[in-house]
Formats: sequence, structure tokens, C-alpha cells
Amino acid sequence: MADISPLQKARAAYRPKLPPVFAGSGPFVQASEGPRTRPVADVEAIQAMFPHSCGKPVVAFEAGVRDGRGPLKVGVVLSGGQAPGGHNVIAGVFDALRAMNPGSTLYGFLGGPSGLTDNKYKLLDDATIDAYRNTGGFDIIGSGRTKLETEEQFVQVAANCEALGIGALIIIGGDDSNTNACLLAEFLQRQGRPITVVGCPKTIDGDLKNERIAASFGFDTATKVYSELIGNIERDANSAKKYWHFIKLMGRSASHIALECALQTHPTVALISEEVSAEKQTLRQIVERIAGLVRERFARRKKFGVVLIPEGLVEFIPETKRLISELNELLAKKSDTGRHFDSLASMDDKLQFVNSRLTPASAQVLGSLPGTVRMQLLLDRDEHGNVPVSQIETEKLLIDLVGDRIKEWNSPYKDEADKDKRIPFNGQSHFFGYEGRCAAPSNFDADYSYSLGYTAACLAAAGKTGYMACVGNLARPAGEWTAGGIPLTMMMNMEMRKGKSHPVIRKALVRLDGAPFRAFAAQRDAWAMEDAFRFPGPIQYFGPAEVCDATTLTLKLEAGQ
Ligand code: FBP
Repeated sequence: MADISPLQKARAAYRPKLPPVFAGSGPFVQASEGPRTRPVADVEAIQAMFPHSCGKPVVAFEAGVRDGRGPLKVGVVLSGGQAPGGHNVIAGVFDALRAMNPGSTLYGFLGGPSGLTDNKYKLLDDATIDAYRNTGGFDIIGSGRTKLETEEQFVQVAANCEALGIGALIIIGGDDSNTNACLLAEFLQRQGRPITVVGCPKTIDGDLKNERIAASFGFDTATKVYSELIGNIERDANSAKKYWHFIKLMGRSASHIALECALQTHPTVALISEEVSAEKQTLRQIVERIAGLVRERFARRKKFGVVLIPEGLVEFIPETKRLISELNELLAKKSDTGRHFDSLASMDDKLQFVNSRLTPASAQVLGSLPGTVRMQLLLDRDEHGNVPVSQIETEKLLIDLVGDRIKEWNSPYKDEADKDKRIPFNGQSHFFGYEGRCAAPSNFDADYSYSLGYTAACLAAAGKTGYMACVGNLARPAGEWTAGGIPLTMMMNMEMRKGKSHPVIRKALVRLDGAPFRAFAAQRDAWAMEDAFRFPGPIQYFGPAEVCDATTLTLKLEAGQ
């Protein structure tokens, strides 16, 4: 047996909590249907593209009676970035299927959506599932970012499933993966192929949510890990009193992670991309604000601070956003310019080529950035044509620019006699992202993701295709949770992607009129000056419920608690 840690051993025995509807007869539930639904926007366009899926009702599970159901064959796939709880979704699916009929089979498609087209899978059995219960990571079957979107791919997926006798697919992913799950579900219905497709809301970024899906799994654990680390750094900053720590936090686009961590740890500054965008703040203004604070705190004899930076910031500052969108177009993999760019050998040639094609304003912005950031902006795009923002070192960029500004202010004080007038600024950079994505799920995420898996299996068994598993009442204890499903089309609208209008699940950005942002905005001025640091400490897996089961402040505030 592998040498596992005492905590791993104890954690393996943890029994995740389920919504009470599953308490009596397990997965033998009845689906009660609510009224028909509509997409969030662009109703006619979505209806035209999803005639078989659009308008389906919300489904709520009620206790049912045990019946002599036949064995089911279900496939599961993990899609996109890791999020704590993925293994528990699969365990939940497995346990529900086996409780329905011990002869049921679960196929795990390997390496993400490409496993479905390439027919790469493994059969998941008791021993495999038991080894992964309540663990972080996606290593049970791996994940990937291949986009499933073409008819060709769908035909292949259908053929592979039919050959194996699979009657349902459960796709665990974020907004893009669930958009593709919806396209696949529509295709299969149109073709009259009886394969049910069900989605599960996954992403540490927290941007797959709406009035029915209160959170994606993984957000709780990842933000707890980052908040612990930020709290530790705050203690260090407050002890050594000599560093300004600039901490970039993952979250491709939305700033939910940065906001939740700010609410948990009360940093000196936290930037929120959505606010930067709404106020059209320039990079210069952001730098001026932070540098101003360094100066003001120095006047109060404080030479330290902690700054939180959302990973996606550069895509929200109007001038860098414009630059990135021009670059995305220029460097698109299948375009002539993209191919030409790839064929150039030296960085100088690449820069020259790009500069000659950017608008003058964007060329000027690119030129004003430090060389390393310039190169990071030219990195390979992902499958969706996006720049990999996690690799752009915004935290170092801000340290450089704030440092430059402070040097300007210090320049009149060159003489030794004036040295006390010079503002000291020692920046330390950090990036917290990968540290949190595979942590062992918190009790909340262990319970929530297991419940999502269980619910997804029930939707699959009920033939509810084109649905996302939905566990409700999440801000309350698990004993009050509900289970059901919502049509994927209900979350969709039309958006421009690579110059064309596409149906996509609407990404939930931080709402500036939402309770979490308002709570933050009401306190941040005090945090900037008073060192009101808060130390959440490490995730606790065993102990009193108020310590171990507490979920995010974001969820609580959004639920009005
Ligand atoms: P998902 O949206 O797929 O859940 O992934 C989110 C994320 O963790 C982002 O926060 C981050 O920008 C990105 O993945 C990093 O991607 P990669 O793992 O490819 O470096």
C-alpha cells in the first residue's frame, strides 16, 4: 500500500454530507418539474440554435421509492483547470449509480474532453474510487482543455459511447465546457441518439454561478488556501515591517477569488478588476494610487503593506485590454498573421512584426511595458484563443512601476542629509494559483462536490439531458440543501468570440452592486491605514462545525447572511 500521511488516511474515511432528499431512499428520487425556462438574454437566437434543449423546466428532486432499476452505463469527464472536489464528484456519481443498481458501470474518460473523441477511458471500480475519496486533484482520470464543438467531434463521441453502450455522459467543467456540453446535448437530441448529457459546475474562479447555482465547487477550498497564505504573509509583513508584498491571485477573468481573500484577510490594498474596468482606470492611475499609499503610510512610519492583485487585471485595464485583444487577433493560431508570427525566429523580429500591425495607441502601450511582460503578452494562446494571463507577471509589473514612481519622488533627496525623507520601497512578489487548485477539499467542497455527483447521476438516470446538476441552499448547513437540475440553455446568451457571435454560458463577474463588493468597499479605507489584518489559518478538516464547515464570506453575503 502506498505510504499515505495520517491526515490522508483520516480524510479517506470522511463521509460527505448529502442533501436530505437522498437520506431515505438514496438516489431513488422523483423529478418534479417547475415552469419552463428562458435563456438569460438573446432568447430568440438561443431558441433557434437549441430547439430541443431550450425552454426545458427547472427540475427539483423529491424523495421517491426504491425500484428495481436496471444497470446503467455512464461516462464521466473532467474538463479544464483542476478544482478541489473533482474526485468527490466522481465518487458521488459512482456511489449513486451503484446504489441504483450494483451492476452499473462508470467509465472515466482520460485527459479531458479529448478522451471522449479518442475513446481513451478506464473503468472506475471500488478500489480506484476509494483511493481518491476526499482528495484534491484530477489525477484519477486527468483533465484537459480540448474544446468539443464541431459536428465531427460530436459524431465521434456518439459513436464511441454507443460502442460502449454508454447512456449518459457527465461533464465536469466551467462555463466553456458546459457550453460545449449543451451543444453536444442538442446535437444528440437532434440526431435522436439516446445519450443524456449532464454538466457539473466546476472552477476555482467562482465565475460559473447565477441565481440557481450559488457557487462552483473548488472556490471554497482554493480561497481558503490562498487566504491562509495571505494571512501568513500579513503577519510576516507586520513583524518585519520592511516589505511591500504584491500577491497575484488566480482567477482568469473575474476577481471573485481576490475579493473573497480580501474579505477574509483585510489587506492594505486589493484591486478588483471589475471596478478598474467600470471606472476606466488606467495603469498609471492604479500605480499612482498604490504609490500614494506607500507614501502616506511612510508618513505614518509604516514601511510595509500587502497588495492583492487579481490575475485577470490586465484584461480589464482599458488600454491593456485593447492591446491584448489586438494581439489575440494578430496571433490567432489559424490566421495568416499568427502563422507568420510563429515562423519568426527571434524575439526582436516578432516584436517588430507585432508593432507594425498594432494600432499606434496599443504599440505605445506595449512599448511602455517592461521587456519580460512584453514577452509574456506574446506567449502562445490557449485553445480558446486567450492569452495565458496566469503567466503574465502583473505583480512584478506593478512593483516595477510603483518603484519607478517612488524613485521620482525621492529624486530631490540625493544628499545623505536628506536620506530620512526618501520613501523606502522594497517589493516582494508572489503568485498564488496552482497552490490551491489541488488542495484536499474543505468539508464544504467535499460535501458539495459529492452531492453534485450524486445529483448528476440522478439527472442522468432520469434522462434529463442538457441539464446542470444543481445543489441549492448552499449558504445553510448541508442538512438544509436541496438537489435538482437547471437547463444549461437557461444560463446562455450570445457573445462575440473571435469576431463571431456564439451562444455561451454567461460568465459571472464581480458585481459592484453585490453584497460582497459593497462589504469590501465599506472597509477598505480603514484596512489601508490601520493594519486590520485578519488571519484565517489553515483549513480545518476535523473539529467543531463552525470552524470546519464554514463556507465563503462571498456565499454568505450573497445569500444575505
Ligand atoms: P477553469 O476555468 O478551467 O476552471 O480554470 C481556471 C484556472 O485555474 C484559472 O484560474 C487560470 O487562469 C487557469 O485555470 C490556468 O490554466 P492552466 O492550468 O492551463 O495554466
